[in-house]
Amino acid sequence: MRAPGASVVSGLRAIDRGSPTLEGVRDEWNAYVTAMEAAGVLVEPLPALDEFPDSIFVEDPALVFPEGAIVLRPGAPSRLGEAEMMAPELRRRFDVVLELPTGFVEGGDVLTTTREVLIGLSERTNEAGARSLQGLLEQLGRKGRIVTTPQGVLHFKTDCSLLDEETILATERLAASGVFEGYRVVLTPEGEEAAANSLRVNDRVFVGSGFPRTTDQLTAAGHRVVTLPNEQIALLDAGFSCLSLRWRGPV
Ligand code: CIR
Repeated sequence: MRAPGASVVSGLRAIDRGSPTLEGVRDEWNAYVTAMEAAGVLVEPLPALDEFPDSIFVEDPALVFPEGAIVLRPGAPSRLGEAEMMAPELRRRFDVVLELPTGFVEGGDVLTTTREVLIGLSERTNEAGARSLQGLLEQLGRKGRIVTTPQGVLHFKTDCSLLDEETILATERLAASGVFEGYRVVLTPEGEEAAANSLRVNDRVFVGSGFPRTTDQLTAAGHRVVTLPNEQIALLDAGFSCLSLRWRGPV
């Protein structure tokens, strides 16, 4: 994770619904750290990078797998430099660190399942980047499948998340594209589409506290739901997956 600096309030957003407050972002970020730790995760917070307002969203400049990491090239010009700042951190933690040579890919467009890695083309991830990423994934023994993100949706994972090895929580607009054929799909309730970027961590699922129907639905299906505040960070078009890079280390 990366701590929020004062500049976080000027992070990118597609529609300006007002800026979050620094205190509000910090509170939500701290609640997330606490929830991660309660789920048994060892959290390593990196220092704030004030020159990059969106750098708390560490998921976008890199991908991590138990077998190695990949430094990406974010498609938002103001975020490209975040990759360079992330690279040494990854080299410190992984024996294998690959770098995307060309094109653009943001981690928010990449959904990893046990059988494949879905790479969603979007305003931030282009064909050239997605193709180079497929090559790098192959080096790690994984298969990348290029798919599309619905028009007007920031990232592929804005609209979906993995609930377990076979089950994906998705918005109707994304599921309707047929991209999840062969998976079990749970649709977000109407009006709670933003809950699609939930996050499964070990035995629980983090869901925004503003999504009671999604919480009820997932609880009824047997998931252990942890609700977390997300209103301030949502003003920057972000949900839960974007705030951390997660991997399973040696046990
Ligand atoms: C951006 O527009 O890049 C940030 N304000 C939000 C990034 C959210 N990232 C993600 O969901 N993976």
